[in-house]
Amino acid sequence: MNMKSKKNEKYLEDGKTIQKREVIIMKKVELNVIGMSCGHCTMVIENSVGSLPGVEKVLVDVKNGNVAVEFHPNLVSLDKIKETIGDQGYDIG
Ligand SMILES: [Cu+2]
Repeated sequence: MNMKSKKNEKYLEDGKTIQKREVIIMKKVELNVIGMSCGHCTMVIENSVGSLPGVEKVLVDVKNGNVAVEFHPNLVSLDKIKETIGDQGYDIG
């Protein structure tokens, strides 16, 4: 799913509000992640994926083995996100 946000919207970066001039294209993916079992897993995935530059939002659903990620595809690739989850010891279904 691609979401286009409004031109010139205010955007938080490094604690400062700046004006983004270009149209920001955001992408949202839902990944099936195998091996998550508890709150620790949630934290590990949220922290590792969430700290990648270009990742806007990470939502982990341990019960259903689902990780939803919102990211800027011009800043970070889906492969990089999958690789980061894999590096933490989880498999992508
Ligand atoms: Cu766990």
